[in-house]
Amino acid sequence: MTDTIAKDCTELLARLGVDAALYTGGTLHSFSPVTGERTAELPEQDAAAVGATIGRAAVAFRAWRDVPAPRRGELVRLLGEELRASKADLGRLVSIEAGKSPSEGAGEVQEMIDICDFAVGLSRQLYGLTIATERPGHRMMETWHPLGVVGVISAFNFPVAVWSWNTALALVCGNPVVWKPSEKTPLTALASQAILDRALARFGDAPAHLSQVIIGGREAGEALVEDPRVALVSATGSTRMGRQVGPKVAARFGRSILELGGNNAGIVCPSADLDMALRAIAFGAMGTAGQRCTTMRRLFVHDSVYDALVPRLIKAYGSVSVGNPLTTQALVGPLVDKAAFDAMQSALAAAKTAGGTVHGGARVAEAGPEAAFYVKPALVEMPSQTGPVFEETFAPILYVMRYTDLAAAIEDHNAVGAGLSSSIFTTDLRESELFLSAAGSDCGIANVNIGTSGAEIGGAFGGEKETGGGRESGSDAWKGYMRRATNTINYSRALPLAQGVVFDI
Ligand code: UN1
Repeated sequence: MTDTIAKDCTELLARLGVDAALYTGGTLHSFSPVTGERTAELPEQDAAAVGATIGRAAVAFRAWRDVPAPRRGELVRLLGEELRASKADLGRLVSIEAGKSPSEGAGEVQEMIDICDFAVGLSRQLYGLTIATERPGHRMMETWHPLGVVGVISAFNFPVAVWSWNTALALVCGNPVVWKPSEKTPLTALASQAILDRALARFGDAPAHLSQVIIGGREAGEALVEDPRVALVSATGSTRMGRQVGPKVAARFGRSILELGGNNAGIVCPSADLDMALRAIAFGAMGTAGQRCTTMRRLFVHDSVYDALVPRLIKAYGSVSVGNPLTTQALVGPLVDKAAFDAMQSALAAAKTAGGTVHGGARVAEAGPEAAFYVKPALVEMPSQTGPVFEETFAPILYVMRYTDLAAAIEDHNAVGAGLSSSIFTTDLRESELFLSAAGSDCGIANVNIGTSGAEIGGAFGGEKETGGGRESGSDAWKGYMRRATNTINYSRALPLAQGVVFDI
């Protein structure tokens, strides 16, 4: 087993076009959660090197901002083509580094392709408004201009899709990107950069250093966050990380897009299609081993359907396949590391202390070697929303609670710090509309009869409160990557002042 993954990795990286010098003989050691074995030793960049990287990006910005947006879109079109060509290899590398099932590894690359397609169309639709003015012979409009260097900080669980959401938009919007991937998933970052490099070579005349990767730890991340030449920091990770990054960027009046924790819930109403709810909850709560920011972590089930649904769910938890994503078709892969396993076990212990009944949650030792952490997903029946239910534990734990009154359930639903994603399962129009209304879910994503995870790229992605308030991906999220100018043009021979002010000299 031991040599297999490292060898597999080296072959994939070679095929994907990554220079071996970038992942050999360095100080950052990367591991695969699939077996726990070391996959590479990457040379790291210190703060000074990060500064130089940002300097090169700032030079690239001056050239790229002048390239017409539809031509910038052509680069992203080529990126989409290269991603299609590399889908199988990059998807497998995602499985190696993040432990995702083959289908979810491939799905992550598909999400990259989708955002490229979206961004290509967008490159001809960076629309500004024309606005009625109060002055005769005047015209008012707004224009959208490139913003500057975009810094991307991404997490291990979507190691490449999150970069692509940011990069596809940043590039069409006229901005270069400097990317600091998670220390847990540096190889998929190098591979994505190599794929973009091929698109750049085909594109021909793009400025050098439009997209660069920083390999390093905390010091490198801080250098990126604190550098005033970085106009926008788009950071995905824990709320703890966001609490540090947000104020630092704000202190220098930079812009940030924060995609932080989620504590996402579903509500199952009396009229719900329970077969459908069961499948949606199973994917939302157990998929990606509970390591999505959109993972369903809490479930409120109406008293009248609790006994029809929850025992079936518990059965599904007991029978779900857990195993090596490279050698089996298991639906649930490993946790990312021992720290994730320990956090899961202590949350389960706290849930028991708070009166919870735990189903599942034990280690599946036979699924991998000692250094890999496979677990049975856990469903915990809780007497009420208390203790660890308020926290996001990045592992497959679903806390299930009974409710009788929908308005009270929505109150509980909204009573946590995070505000990313949410679902209601109902066939009653009044219930679904209440959930989607101003008095309903307080999350950035609110769904009906689908789970909390697996959002498409066409919508704006992000959430409120401790989730950070940022929006990425579709809809008009592109506006976060550009600066707006309001322009008033006087084509008359007079100079009327706004608000009727007179100033005759
Ligand atoms: C994340 O977990 O950081 O909606 C992103 C989803 C995916 C993206 C998740 N499209 O689950």
